[in-house]
Amino acid sequence: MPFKRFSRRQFGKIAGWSALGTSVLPAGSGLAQSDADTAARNRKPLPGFPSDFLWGTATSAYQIEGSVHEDGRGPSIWDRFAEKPGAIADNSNGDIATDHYRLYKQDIQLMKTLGAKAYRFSIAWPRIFPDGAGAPNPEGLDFYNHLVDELLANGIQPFATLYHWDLPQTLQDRFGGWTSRDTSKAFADYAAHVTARLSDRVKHFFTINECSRLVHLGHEYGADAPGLKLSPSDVKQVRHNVALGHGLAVQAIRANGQAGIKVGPAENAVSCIPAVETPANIRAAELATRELNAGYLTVMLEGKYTDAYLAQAGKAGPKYTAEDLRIISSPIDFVGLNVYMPDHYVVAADNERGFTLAPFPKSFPHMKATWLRPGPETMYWVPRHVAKLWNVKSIYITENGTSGSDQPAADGTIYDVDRIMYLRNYLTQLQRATSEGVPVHGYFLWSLMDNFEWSDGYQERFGLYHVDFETQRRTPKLSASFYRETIARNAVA
Ligand code: GBH
Repeated sequence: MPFKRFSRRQFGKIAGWSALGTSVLPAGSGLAQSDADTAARNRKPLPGFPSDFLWGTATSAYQIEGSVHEDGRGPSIWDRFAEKPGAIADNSNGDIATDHYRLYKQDIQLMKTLGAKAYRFSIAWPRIFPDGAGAPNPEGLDFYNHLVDELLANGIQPFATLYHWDLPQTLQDRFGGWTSRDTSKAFADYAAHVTARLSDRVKHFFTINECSRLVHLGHEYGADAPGLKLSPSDVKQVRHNVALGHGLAVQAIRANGQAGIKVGPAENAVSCIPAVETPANIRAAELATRELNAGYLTVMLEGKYTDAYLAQAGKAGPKYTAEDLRIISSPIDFVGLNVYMPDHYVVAADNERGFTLAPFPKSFPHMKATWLRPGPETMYWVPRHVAKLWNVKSIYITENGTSGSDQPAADGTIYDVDRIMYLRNYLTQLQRATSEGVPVHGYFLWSLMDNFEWSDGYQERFGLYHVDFETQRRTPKLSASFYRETIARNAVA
């Protein structure tokens, strides 16, 4: 009974209620009672996931394919960026990566072993249009034709992402990449070309992976390709052009795809967790979610930038037309969410915004990657907020996972119990969401196998399968067993 140690006033402070100026704790607080309820609930076995829940794994082209000069592929901004001294922690690049371009059949067997029924991969734009636009390269598309056929032959549904950051270098050189809306238009042309050729077999398309990361890390901090450090107003324009590219692609996919195909973004929404679950804090976390995703999900789903976003941007705001906003908010069929960590713990506040973002204490834990703060409840709140705020009827968790040190033990096994701990807790929270009716229809674990982790090179391993980058040998980690068992039971193992 840890609560007994606090006076009611102290506890109110800790919970952030004093910031509200009211006490949410009812008279005769009943805390002992609710403790007992929790204990009783925990004794019952958790319900499983919905019977048609789709389990899968996720990867992206540049992180796994290698073969960057094969079959007419053009250079991408990541090939160029990786050449810069110091850009990649271990001075590596994606030239070989996990050699998936050649080993894809074997990799599909790894998915099959897990019992996974879906696979999220990305298509490399520079394979399809080596110059970004103009003449298509049929040999580049052939790789994805073979990949899709092999997936279907093995009972695995393909979910294709059109843009996972590997912009054709030519577009960077010619237009300044995403700083120009010419790139947004070229993206739509590429999306049209691909869907016309794959949508007889691929029924789900994601437009852009994590708009915010490509905007911020690529164009503001220079930590990702193309390595730019633009002014605040230019960053806002890039953000707008990326959102426009998403909307134009949605329209192009519908116009060129077969009837019944489904399309949506794969966003890493800024995640806002009520620090303590009170109605006021939950509301505050919803407000924060809407404001902090203003340039991404909010504009995609509402067709306008929030007043606060525009007011805060002032003269540095993006230039756009009403037509742009209509395009950006073209109807989508689902929202894909990459969920890794809590971005903010939120407390209700009597200020203009209606919320306070709690600073992270130095003692907050992290996984192997220092940015990856484990907060399993983010897996409950993000889909719940998205469903509630925008009445979204279908959600896929398009990524979730963690890196680990993954050292083999004396018997050769990688007992990655830290990854299992992380996954078990996040999936338990996902189960809470689905059992409450939050419409999450599938989950793609990041990642099938260790791969090129962008500016961290090969030093951060996210895979269920360990990859020896010298020999390309794949070995299941213990977490692969955990995931196989979870899929088999359709409940957290
Ligand atoms: C995803 O991004 C990517 O889609 C995927 O390609 C990647 O491999 C995977 O996650 C694992 O990272 O500037 O050092 O503070 C994950 C979300 C958000 C993670 C931004 C890195 C910033 C790191 N990313 N975050 S840092």
